[in-house]
Amino acid sequence: GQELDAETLRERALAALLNARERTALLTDSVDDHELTAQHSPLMSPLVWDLAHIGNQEELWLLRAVGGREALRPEIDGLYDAFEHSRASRPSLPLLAPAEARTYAADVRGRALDILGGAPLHGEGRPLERAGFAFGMVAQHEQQHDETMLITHQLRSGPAVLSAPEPPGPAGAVTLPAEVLVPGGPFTMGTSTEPWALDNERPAHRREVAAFHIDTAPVTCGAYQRFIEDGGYTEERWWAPAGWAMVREHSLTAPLFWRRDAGQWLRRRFGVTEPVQADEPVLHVSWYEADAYARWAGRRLPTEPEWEKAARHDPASGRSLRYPWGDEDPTPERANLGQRHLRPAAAGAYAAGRSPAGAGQLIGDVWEWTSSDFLPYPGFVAFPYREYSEVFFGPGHKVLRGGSFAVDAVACRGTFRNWDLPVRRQIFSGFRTARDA
Ligand code: AVJ
Ligand code: FE
Repeated sequence: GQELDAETLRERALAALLNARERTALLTDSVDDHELTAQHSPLMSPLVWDLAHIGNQEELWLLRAVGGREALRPEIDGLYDAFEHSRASRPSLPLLAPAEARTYAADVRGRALDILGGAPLHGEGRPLERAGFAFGMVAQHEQQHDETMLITHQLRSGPAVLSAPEPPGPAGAVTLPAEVLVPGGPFTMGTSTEPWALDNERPAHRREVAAFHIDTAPVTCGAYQRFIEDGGYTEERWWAPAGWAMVREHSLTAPLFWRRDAGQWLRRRFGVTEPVQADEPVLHVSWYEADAYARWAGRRLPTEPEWEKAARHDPASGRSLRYPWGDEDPTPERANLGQRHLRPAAAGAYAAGRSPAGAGQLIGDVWEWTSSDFLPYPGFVAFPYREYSEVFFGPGHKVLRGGSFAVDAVACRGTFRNWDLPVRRQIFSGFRTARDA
């Protein structure tokens, strides 16, 4: 990666922090105080918890760790430590009220910007400050919670409070091949040069990947409806045992938020009910549903290395790119990111975002389940805290890749790794399938 000078890094860090706060304000100013403190689902925190947690993490990393400042409100740290209280229990905590939470987050931000103004940000600084890492990490953290808060918005009942323009459709009548071939051979997975990459994306290392085919686009609602109509949710043979147990226990028949009405599939999306659109990537499916669909289709989920090779490997240079389209940052022409649209674009959109292998929509639109457990790369070092990644490594969590329409570009790149439990479906999750060549 090229070395950026301190002033460029300072500008980027400032822009990333301001973008995140603008999004946070939209998500927390669009509902009243009652809705900010309510629990919309036991799976989620009240929005006012996310707001003060965003401020508290910024205080911990930027004010205390980088700036060496005293705690502003040491008594609240425990309330906003995600490991001390479950999401379900958070509404009963003595949380900061909405006005207090806003004031606290704004106060922290004012001080953080003072510290940013004087931080060295050069290559020789402490690891936390090198290339503005702590500022980038805090901006990513806020954007991750902005995605979490959008999930809470999706789970709330009542009329719509958010709106956004429709995403672009596929240009022209281009018919994509259903899948592309990725030839076998080694590629570079992960990164040692991306300045704001998080600990679990590091270090760069070689991986051998056998030849495979992968879908050119995420699996659509239309394709998923064929699985449903073919008895997908009633035939045990398609399901992993724990997935079948989940289907039986919760009487699952379709993705979350879908409902059948007079022979038509409808979905509820941010307070509006609309028909399910056949060409849109399927959303709100668990890993178990993705796995079952793939088996029904005679295919399988891609492994995490396969996904990353399909997204980043450039056979012309033998190098791994930062993004499928190259090394340049995401633009609205390349990927559906940042809550610019409140839904994924139709399969086949974003021709300018395709990878060298010819696969599209790998970045943005929907998070894509992979078959892989969330595990450390060889040479992994927890940084700057074990609770970001390390405590989640193991067979309990499955990796998702590529980001959704709900995550900002600062927290999404070819190497970015997300993870969740295989039963989760309130997240903005979809998938694509693969097969051995
Ligand atoms: C990486 C999305 C799984 O939301 O649990 C936010 C991100 N970590 N605060 C999560 C995160 C700490 C994390 N995920
Ligand atoms: Fe957090």
